[in-house]
Amino acid sequence: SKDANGLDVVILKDPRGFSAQVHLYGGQVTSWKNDRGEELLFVSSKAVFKPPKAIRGGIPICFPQFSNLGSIEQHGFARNKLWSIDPNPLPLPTNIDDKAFIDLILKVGDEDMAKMWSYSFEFRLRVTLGPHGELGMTARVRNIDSKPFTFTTAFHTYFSVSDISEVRIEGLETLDYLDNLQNRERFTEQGDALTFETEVDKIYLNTPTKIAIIDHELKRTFVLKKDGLPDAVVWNPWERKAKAMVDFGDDEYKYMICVEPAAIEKPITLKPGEEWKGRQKISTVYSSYHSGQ
Ligand code: TA6
Repeated sequence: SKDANGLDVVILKDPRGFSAQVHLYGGQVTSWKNDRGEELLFVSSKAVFKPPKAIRGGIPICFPQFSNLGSIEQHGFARNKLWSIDPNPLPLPTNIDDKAFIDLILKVGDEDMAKMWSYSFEFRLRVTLGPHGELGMTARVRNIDSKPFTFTTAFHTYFSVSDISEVRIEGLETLDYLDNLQNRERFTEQGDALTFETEVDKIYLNTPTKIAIIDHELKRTFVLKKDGLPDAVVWNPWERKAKAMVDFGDDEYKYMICVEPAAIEKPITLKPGEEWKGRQKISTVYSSYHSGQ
């Protein structure tokens, strides 16, 4: 169907009320709701749903370059291109019990993409709703060129939170990270769960497959499981940067946290014919009791 701006969106619906929405523009998940119809992803009230601006929120696909670590535009071009529904999706493994899914594909196409990055590739993205409403994303990048290419990538996931002061992240403590606010120098994280009092923009390295994002106020934990994406970026722009972004409300930094499974420190090189796969699966746990303070 079409959104209010006339952009094509695919809606995934589960009869119990879970749902997700994917914009063909950018191949970007822009909504994921639980069975109470609560929106779990953050999308800015000032998001611009109009090419070539990337939609501010949901889950932008950073490809073939994360951030400005290369010669292409910030976070690469995949999030600014029109994807299509994959006419030849890979067969679903029989054991899968996903309730709904969509397969999108981005292929090298227009000349400006080729100008920026002159390699032939296929990026297949499968978005799924699991049996308990979990959101699954599987990225497959195939080199269909005659020469090798190298890329970095991330699922730039914006989680919706009640208030950033209520948020803790478990799973990244004691790890090394590159601090984007200190010339990407390498530091080691302290030993407790992460809490947030100021701008943060850190690329955690060699992170575990499971990261927990806890919202104490809502007694809701996002459990993020990933595979093939060794790094994880944590970003909150805080007040000053929030004010500097036209497509982000001045106080909206209070209501989001980005946790982004990524392959950054060790860029991925594919030889002709080779394929890379990276996955994230996010579920929610609501509990009357939350461990810790
Ligand atoms: O997620 C980390 C980051 O690289 C930040 O440095 C900030 O630039 C953010 O991405 C948003 O980038 P964007 O190009 O979407 O405004």
